[in-house]
Amino acid sequence: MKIEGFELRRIALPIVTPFRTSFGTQTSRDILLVKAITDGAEGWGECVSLPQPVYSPEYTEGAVDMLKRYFIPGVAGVKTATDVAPALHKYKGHPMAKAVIETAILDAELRTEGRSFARELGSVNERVPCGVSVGIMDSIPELLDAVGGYIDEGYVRIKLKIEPGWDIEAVRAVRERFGDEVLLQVDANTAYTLRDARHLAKLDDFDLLLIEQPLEEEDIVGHADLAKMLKTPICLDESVTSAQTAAAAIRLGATSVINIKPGRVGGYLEARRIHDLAAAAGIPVWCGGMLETGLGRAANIALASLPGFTLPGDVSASDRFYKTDITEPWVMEDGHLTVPTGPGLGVAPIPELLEEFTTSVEWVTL
Ligand code: OSB
Ligand code: MG
Repeated sequence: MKIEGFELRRIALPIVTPFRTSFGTQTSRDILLVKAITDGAEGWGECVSLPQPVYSPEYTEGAVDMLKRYFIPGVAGVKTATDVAPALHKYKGHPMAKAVIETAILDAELRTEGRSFARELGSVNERVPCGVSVGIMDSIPELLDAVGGYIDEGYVRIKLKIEPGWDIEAVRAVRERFGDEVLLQVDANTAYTLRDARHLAKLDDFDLLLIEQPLEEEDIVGHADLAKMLKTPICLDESVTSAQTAAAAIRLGATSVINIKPGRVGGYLEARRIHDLAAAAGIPVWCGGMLETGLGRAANIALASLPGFTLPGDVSASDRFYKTDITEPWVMEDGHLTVPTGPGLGVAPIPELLEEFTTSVEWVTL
């Protein structure tokens, strides 16, 4: 396959309700899409970076700069997606920017060969169960309304975003209202320190599936210490930036479940490596989300259908975040989404909708 160039496209999509986490509130999504132009098919990637470096060090303008300055020139001569990560390895960091270019090239390659992401990654399931991530709210009644709505829609697992001041009572209220049967977990996005260990141990009363990333990204040892003080399993998100950090966190006892987000680890091929090593270590994994459009969601659904993804992911329907998606909308049936089987991602942006939401387009030829 010969890569001829890339289109860098920015789109802006409104979000149906503001999504608040311990690091800030998202009210709309400004997304970078990358299209790879090759002598075979065209391929798409969605960059999951946020506009500001508040979830991880990456931010969207930085990703655009890395792509134009280093990563697009860096893939000149690359003929297959598996050669992208080795070609870019000398450049430190920026996994989300690396992931988007690898995904676009992989999609082009798979579309050319008529193979799907699911088949390429090693899918074993035709559908995946849907979990939903529920933001921090202004009041408990508001939270209970939101959770009740998602349960009525069929979501099979609820994740509550937490931070100091919005944790034990929010979890208690959800358990009291919806019962012990609901699969429930929490996500702190690094909002606590080890000094909060005794406070966090109060979550042990509520039979949570896991607590996601309570401490700082770099505090692997702190998570290992905290794990000894809690019954609730710890699941790392931000800290797992590669297969190497995943292996270290497992070895140190810092994580007994892993949230795999392809963008955070440099792409779907590295995500599969983490899946494989976690499976070998008996560590369950689930697929995280970054408010993806239907494009990024398609690839996540494929990944979530691998055998080690034994917990429901933050894999929700399009209407969780977007009234209008840029692809055919992902619609949940019986709490599940169907794994796409068409060539590549199996979906593509709908041209009129893509145009409607586009804020800028730039071409970079190789
Ligand atoms: O920590 O999982 C996270 C969204 C943006 C940034 C970080 C996180 C999230 C979510 C997932 O909670 C939202 C989703 O896409 O379903
Ligand atoms: Mg998280």
